[in-house]
Amino acid sequence: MKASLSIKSIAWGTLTVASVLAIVTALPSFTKNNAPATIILSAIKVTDGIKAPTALAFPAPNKAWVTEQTGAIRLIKSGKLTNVVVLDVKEKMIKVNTGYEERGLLNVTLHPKFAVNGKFYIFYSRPYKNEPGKPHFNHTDVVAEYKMLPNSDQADPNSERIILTQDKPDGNHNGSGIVFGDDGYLYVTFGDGGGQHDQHGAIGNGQNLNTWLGKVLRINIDVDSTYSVPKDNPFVGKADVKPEIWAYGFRNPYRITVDRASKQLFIGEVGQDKWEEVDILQKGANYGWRVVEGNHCHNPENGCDFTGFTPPITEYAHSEGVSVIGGYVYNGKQIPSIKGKYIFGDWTGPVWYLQKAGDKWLRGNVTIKNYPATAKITGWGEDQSGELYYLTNTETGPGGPGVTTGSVYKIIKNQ
Ligand SMILES: [Ca+2]
Repeated sequence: MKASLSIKSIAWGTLTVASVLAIVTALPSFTKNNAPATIILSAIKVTDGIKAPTALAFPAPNKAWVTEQTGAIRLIKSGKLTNVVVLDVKEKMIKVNTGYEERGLLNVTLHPKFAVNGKFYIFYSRPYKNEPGKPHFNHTDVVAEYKMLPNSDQADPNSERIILTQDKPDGNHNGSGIVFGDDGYLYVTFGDGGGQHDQHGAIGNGQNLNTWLGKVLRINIDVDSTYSVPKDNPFVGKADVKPEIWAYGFRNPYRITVDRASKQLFIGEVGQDKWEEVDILQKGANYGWRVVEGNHCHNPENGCDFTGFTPPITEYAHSEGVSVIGGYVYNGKQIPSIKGKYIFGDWTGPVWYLQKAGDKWLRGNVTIKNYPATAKITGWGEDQSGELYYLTNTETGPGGPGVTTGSVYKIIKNQ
């Protein structure tokens, strides 16, 4: 999966990481004068045999779940892929394309009290039934709760509780970030509706506070049905504004994660044709899309007004990648050199870190030895002790029946 990607005109097959880097070194970089040193790390393959991996969760110290875009959650136990299917929602989903595809089973996250209540949450795409005379939608995105069967590695397939749904005009830009903040609330990200350039309505969905599209929502799911809106959400009580909204002005905020130390939420926000960005989530903030892309005017192309927009903590141009895949601030023990740094990557393979320096975040390169040069990064994971993992797919989509081109890697010290 390409995570956003949408409608980018570059022919990826012809562009290797080496050639991207060659282009980059020939261009001035906005961090050139104070770019921190490259960090060299290694990776070990935990498993291959995964079909278009999209997300990881760690339900126990020796267990990992990996979501396949085609609908299954697979169990990895003591570092080995098992035959156990924790849950399969394929029958509820749209039929995913074998090639390029942004829909499907896109994320999983555990309830903060998962060890006690066995509850977890998934984000998937289901069919939308179009009817004559009504607005046409491509599909409906679903955030749903499931519960584990007692003393089992499998979920109860009949335990689904739908938390919320969002009809999608286009197949791309689904967001799909789901994470619990330190406040116990669930944060959900939705893309701008899809297509390109957020051509939805007079001001685009990103700037329209009367839709969830192009937003980060904050909701309380610890209620008997669906969810409730926390009273301290920034737009509660305002007219013509969805009260679930916590922040707005996003194009495709594909991944959102929490720094276990600072409790801040980091977002990888996928750009249009020019700029990828990482944001730190702030209450009520406007991140600027579609008026701006990164720190640059988008619509209008020139002379836009930046007033009121919260800038990204970093941006990079499409000479370096095409779709940011948001990662994690490292809070593990095994790699002291990246402690407190935000580790993230691009779908095309490069990995970077962000390091706080005063009120700025500086971006440095991460070289991962034994990284498979042909692999696309599709997601990141953080285990219970804070160690980091990344997901790869050597193809641009799920592939046909029986095809598994996805893997899980663990990041370790340089060896
Ligand atoms: Ca922005």
